[in-house]
Amino acid sequence: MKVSSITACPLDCYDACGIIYDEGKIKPMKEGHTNGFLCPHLNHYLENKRIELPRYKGENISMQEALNKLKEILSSSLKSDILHYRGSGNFALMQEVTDHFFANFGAVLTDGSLCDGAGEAGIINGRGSNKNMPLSEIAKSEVVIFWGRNPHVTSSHILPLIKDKKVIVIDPVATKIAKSADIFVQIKPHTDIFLALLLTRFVSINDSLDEEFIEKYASEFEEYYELTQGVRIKATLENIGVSLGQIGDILELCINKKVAIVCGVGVQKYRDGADILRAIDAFAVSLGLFAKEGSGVAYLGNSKENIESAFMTKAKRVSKVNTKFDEFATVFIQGANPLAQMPDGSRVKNAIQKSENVIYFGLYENETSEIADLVIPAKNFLEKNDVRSSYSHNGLLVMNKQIESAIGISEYDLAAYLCEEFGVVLKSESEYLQHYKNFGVRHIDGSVQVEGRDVEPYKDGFDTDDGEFVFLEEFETQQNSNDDEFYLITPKSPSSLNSQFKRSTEVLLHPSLGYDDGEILCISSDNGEVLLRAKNSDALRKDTIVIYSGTKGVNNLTSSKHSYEGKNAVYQENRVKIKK
Ligand SMILES: Nc1nc2c(c(=O)[nH]1)N[C@H]1C(S)=C(S)[C@@H](COP(=O)(O)OP(=O)(O)OC[C@H]3O[C@@H](n4cnc5c(=O)[nH]c(N)nc54)[C@H](O)[C@@H]3O)O[C@H]1N2
Ligand SMILES: Nc1nc2c(c(=O)[nH]1)N[C@H]1C(S)=C(S)[C@@H](COP(=O)(O)OP(=O)(O)OC[C@H]3O[C@@H](n4cnc5c(=O)[nH]c(N)nc54)[C@H](O)[C@@H]3O)O[C@H]1N2
Ligand code: SF4
Ligand SMILES: [Mo]
Repeated sequence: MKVSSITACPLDCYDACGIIYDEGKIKPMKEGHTNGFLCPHLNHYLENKRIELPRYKGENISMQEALNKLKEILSSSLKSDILHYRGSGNFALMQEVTDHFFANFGAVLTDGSLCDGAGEAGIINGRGSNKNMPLSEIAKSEVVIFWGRNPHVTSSHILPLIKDKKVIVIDPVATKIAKSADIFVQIKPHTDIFLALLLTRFVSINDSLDEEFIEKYASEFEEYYELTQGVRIKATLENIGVSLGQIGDILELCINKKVAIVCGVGVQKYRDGADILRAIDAFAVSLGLFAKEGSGVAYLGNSKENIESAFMTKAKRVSKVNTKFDEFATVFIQGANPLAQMPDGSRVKNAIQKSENVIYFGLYENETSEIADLVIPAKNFLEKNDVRSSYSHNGLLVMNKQIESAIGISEYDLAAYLCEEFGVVLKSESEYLQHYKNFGVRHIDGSVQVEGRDVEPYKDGFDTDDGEFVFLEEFETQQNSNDDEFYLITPKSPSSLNSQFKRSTEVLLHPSLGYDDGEILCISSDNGEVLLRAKNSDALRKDTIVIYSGTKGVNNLTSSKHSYEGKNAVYQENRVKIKK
């Protein structure tokens, strides 16, 4: 294998697969976590139609003209009236080079998260940091609990590792993994906090607490136990769709076993998302999972853990959840499709259209490129150099350029042009690449891993001031709903990566509701409505509908409120109605 033909998938995905580019084909690495297979996104990557030419107000122009135009636009606005909005279309580390330009130039950047921020905040509240249980540790477990994670769709490289393990699934949807699981709890959406509290209470009732671990690292457990006692058992279980028998079965499988709780973003797309992850963590604490090999809690880790940014990106920031685009004269959008992916889509559209200059820097046409004044095509991952890390394993992957192409411009070259024109200091591309490569160390198995990351985080205590887990002291979760309202679940689609690739056009609902496949339905919420084709699915609960992330118009239904903690979007907070 030629080193020069090695690269990695650039997408925002747990797995961060290694790739060989060979004779014009994208092939999986056989070694390591990639395990000789890729997912449909990369198997069909080269079939996607790209934006090939820059354009201004609908007219095609050359790249030089586009750069001149960009310079003219940036010179014509007050610096503080310029917003740089960057998404996660490409997850590699050099993508941040544009932040370096815009921050040093004096423009405004974003903070907050459309993704995992609420859960992360809860994890940090409890443990003092967000260190992830890596794939290599999950491989050593005996029992895996998929809690609001859909591995066949979003993280398929975990599947070969769990073949011989007991599997428990907690999800409102009977996903593929749920169908083959040893225990499947088809929980009512947004009630996981109750299940986590009750499981913890029953660990104690059962005399199965890991007393030694709790004494050392979780000495406030007694107070927390009182909180769990506030949950009425019978009424709560009935309400959330779980039986006492299932609680018993879960504990029976988990006690004295190596258990990996693998959480996804599904559980935390709500205002109280932080508390939900923290309550799940507390269940893990009660069983002493953090102290044992092959045991613990995996979530979306921080892909940049132990990797220092090469760029200076200190800037004024505004939230990327409810961004007031209309307060900016110029909005530069990179690697994102905010018109489709941000919550409260109609608000986003109205606000962004009031901005004088919208610039879109990306690979594909979408809702955002459609309304942009200036469109600048980017180079894809095969056409530029980069380095990436992952949020589910500790690998550091070098992404060598594979193809010379006349299309587009790389993020580095675009930033270099702007830095030159506006007098911002920028180092050479190879210096930045080397900066990132230096965080890797080669392991005995040949893989390169981020140096200094814990393989068994929290084994010797937490990262809080006193090394102890900080339990939730109170919680509040809204549960009022009308009978004619449904829960809206917006998980990831098998055929798209958020709004990239093949996007769904359907609403999935339970057959008992009596709609025909293909019938056009109007789904509405307090925020807006969308028309979608019906598709019946008996994988759903009767009180829940599914519209995949990336479906056009799904975010007309969602609210741009923030989670109470973590500045995150809350895509599943609103209930919806169905009309013919
Ligand atoms: N194919 C594909 N892969 C992707 C992506 C994609 O768009 N497509 N996106 C990537 C990105 S950006 C991310 S962040 C990750 C996310 O990947 P995951 O963490 O797997 O996230 P989701 O698919 O949003 O939700 C996971 C599961 O949570 C369930 N769920 C929803 N609400 C609840 C709830 O209230 N309680 C419980 N217990 N479960 C619930 C859903 O039914 C779903 O099965 O995937 C990445 N991988
Ligand atoms: N309803 C609902 N909405 C959601 C979610 C949900 O679960 N439900 N999930 C949320 C989550 S978890 C996330 S992470 C966000 C993701 O939302 P976004 O960050 O907006 O991501 P994408 O929709 O994948 O759009 C990425 C764009 O990046 C561009 N791109 C790809 N590669 C490159 C590159 O190398 N360079 C440049 N310059 N551009 C590139 C492509 O043109 C593509 O259109 O969506 C959020 N929105
Ligand atoms: S599984 Fe994830 S990292 Fe692997 S090829 Fe697919 S999108 Fe890329
Ligand atoms: Mo995400």
